[in-house]
Amino acid sequence: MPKPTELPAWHALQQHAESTAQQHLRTLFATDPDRFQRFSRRYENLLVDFSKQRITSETFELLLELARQAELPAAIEQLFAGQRINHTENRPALHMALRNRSARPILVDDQDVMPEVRGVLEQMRRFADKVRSGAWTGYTGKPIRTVVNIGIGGSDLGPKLVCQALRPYGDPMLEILFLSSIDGAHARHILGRCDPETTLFIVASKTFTTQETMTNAVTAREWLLAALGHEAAVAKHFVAVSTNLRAVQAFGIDPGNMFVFWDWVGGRYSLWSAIGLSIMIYLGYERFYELLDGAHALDEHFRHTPLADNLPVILALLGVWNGNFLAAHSHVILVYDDYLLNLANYLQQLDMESNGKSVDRDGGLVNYSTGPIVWGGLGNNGQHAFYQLLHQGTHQFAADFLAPVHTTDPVGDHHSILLANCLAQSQALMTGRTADEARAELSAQGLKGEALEALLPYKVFAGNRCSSTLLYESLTPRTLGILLALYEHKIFVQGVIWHINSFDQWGVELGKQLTKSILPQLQGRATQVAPDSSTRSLIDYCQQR
Ligand code: G6Q
Repeated sequence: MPKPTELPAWHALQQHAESTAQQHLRTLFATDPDRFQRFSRRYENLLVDFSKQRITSETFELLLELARQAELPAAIEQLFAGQRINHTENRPALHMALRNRSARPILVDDQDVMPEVRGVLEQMRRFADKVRSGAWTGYTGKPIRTVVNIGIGGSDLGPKLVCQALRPYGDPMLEILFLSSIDGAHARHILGRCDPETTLFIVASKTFTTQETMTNAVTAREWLLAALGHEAAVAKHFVAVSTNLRAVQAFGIDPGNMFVFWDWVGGRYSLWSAIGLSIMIYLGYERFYELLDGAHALDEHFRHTPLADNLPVILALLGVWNGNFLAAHSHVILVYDDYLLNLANYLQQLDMESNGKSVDRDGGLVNYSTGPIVWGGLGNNGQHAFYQLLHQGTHQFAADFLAPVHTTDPVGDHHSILLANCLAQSQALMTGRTADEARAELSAQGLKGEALEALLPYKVFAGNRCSSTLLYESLTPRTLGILLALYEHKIFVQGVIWHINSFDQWGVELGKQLTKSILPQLQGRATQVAPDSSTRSLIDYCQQR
């Protein structure tokens, strides 16, 4: 595969970006009454409006051509066919198998993985049912009231996002908590909210070797044993989700209380697997299946829809256009939906760990930008905090606005005010405010002369800031499944265009290794010292105090 910068479409896009650099979105809207129809798509209950992106029909065609020249359709087939596209770890990336709701077999090394996938789903269903019905009791015979998922990164962010997002569907008798950070404050805070007799811990770790998770799990076990006094209590209060049976047994968890998944499931793509056990316990299996159904439907859309109407492809190509041709290296996720409080965090990992790469699939350094910096949060709160930079700062960025048309919590006019804010912000970013408009507004307020002219530059908004708006009817399990799969596949498409491996994460290793060498130094039991004066002095400073 040629490097993207060597593709004719890449050069054409560069020239096109130069020749259209002066175009303003206002003009594009003014000169094309059909712009919204041209640049929006619907999928089930989802409307994706990308007409506020800085594109023309020519841009769109060139981007589609780039995807064809990058052999995207073949790459999609390789993904779904279970080829070992994660070449640095010699694995397929087959999270789609976890939500394959069709009868289609999915092969890894000529073996259909679907019977095992369905088997674990069934094991999860039986267990979740028992916990939810009260048939599964703690060591002293009381039903479970609190479930603590102990995991970090991919074994934390997905379940946390989904449990929060689908809270209206959750069992009100159950509280689901997430213990991730190694900071003792987190363990103390979470355990402080739990009653040992009615708490179930899910130790969720693909490797079952992650320092933070194992340390938290040991702390939780000690806490439990101190309260319940007998080793046999562990079997009633701890279950494990992992690929590592031996380590689970060594920890003391009954293999019968272990839920497996497979090395072809990447951590950040794992919420659909047994890593989603906390989700299933909270929502019930029916809702969990609806989540899978939504993601599966989007998988089918991605696999079978022509590029020009293929939502993950469209979002991915817009990201490439923004990042590689318009110098917008930051992608902000603005949710007008409190239930999606954790979406930006979740997508930050999904995107930045997948595409934050600078070595291509051939082992060479890239000479173009890859994954953007992803950040964001609750849009309405952000308006009163960081939006200033979005409207008048010096950085280029692209924004995704997300909002539900209907609310599950009707309170007075709140929802229409919320929606009005969402739509106003993307409009303001797009149109901006010219000097003439600002002058007219200031003079209407009674300002004139020097005072008006002095204030004028501060009142101007350049506009032309690009965004997409994703409106969904309401945040159901199915819709959430669709949305999450949409972003997953978008990230995959971008990895194909950038010719990188989106499924490894070697960049997280070095810090882990250095932690192992610094810890004994901090604890005063090391013979070696850090080679650099900064780290050495910081260790000394901590030790002295
Ligand atoms: C995800 C990453 C990473 C991983 C955590 C937890 O893709 O690999 O976030 O999920 O480091 O790993 P374990 O599940 O093995 O504890």
